Amino acid sequence: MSHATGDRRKQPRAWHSACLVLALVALLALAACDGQSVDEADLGVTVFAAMAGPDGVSMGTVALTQGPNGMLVSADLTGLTEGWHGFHIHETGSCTPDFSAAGGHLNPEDKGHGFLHGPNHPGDMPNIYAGADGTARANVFNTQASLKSILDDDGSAIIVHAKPDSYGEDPGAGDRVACGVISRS
Ligand SMILES: [Cu+2]
Repeated sequence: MSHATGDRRKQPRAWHSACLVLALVALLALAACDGQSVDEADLGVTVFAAMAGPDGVSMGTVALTQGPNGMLVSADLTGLTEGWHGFHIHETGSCTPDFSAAGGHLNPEDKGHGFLHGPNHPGDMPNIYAGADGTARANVFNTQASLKSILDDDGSAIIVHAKPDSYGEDPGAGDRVACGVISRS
């Protein structure tokens, strides 16, 4: 009797181990498929966007540092109107002849828009708030962006909008009031 009881106890343990292995394999497969794998050489590397208004006047800097699970985006901005502003990574590294040259949001896997809408793309980031003196400082951790995806063949740009992002399907953030091409120096 005691022998049989012992056998019954072993079975759940064996299943437990098998499930753990399966779960690990699934996690590894996800990591390999999501396109967010980070090159060892990129870890800790910081790239910058020198932000300017449509008139070319400097509006501060945005720094983006690659971590193991995403990018830390640090904004230090001036010259904004008081209030909330949409803050995005756009798909093309150009701000000329005008800010429309930056294209749409960084969206290499063709996902939707909006934190409160559905699966969203790496260009989406939380709104930033500028005080009465026009300055805005923010740290945002973007788990979908990577140095690899930002510095692809046509690069990327940071855009600040006149109005806040709705976080819905249509960002509705209005005019592009500051633009900066992301580069390594
Ligand atoms: Cu935008």
